[in-house]
Amino acid sequence: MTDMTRRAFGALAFATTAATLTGASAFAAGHSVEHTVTIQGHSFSPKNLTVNAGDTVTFVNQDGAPHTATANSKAFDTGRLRKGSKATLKFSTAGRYPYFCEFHPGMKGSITVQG
Ligand SMILES: [Cu+2]
Repeated sequence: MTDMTRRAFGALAFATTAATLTGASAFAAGHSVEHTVTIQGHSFSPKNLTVNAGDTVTFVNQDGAPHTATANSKAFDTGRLRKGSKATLKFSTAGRYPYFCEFHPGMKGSITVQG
């Protein structure tokens, strides 16, 4: 789920109570949590993040320099993120996913997915 859809949904929820209830129950049924990793000062924060399978992680680049979050295994890749850009990835398979920035290989982090 992107921030854009969240904002759109929020606007709808204010419009009618029915939309709020429907959305809330649908969200709760999935038990999925949205996490955020901020990229700032050429580092990922939090550097190491543990999530549950089915959760999403949004990588947000706050730096002037472009960055990526690219799994060592290539299991995921945000692609090039410009300043202010973000990418949301869903993690469905348990495991540990070390990742790095393609432009700055010294930038490293990891996502651990619990099944
Ligand atoms: Cu980088």
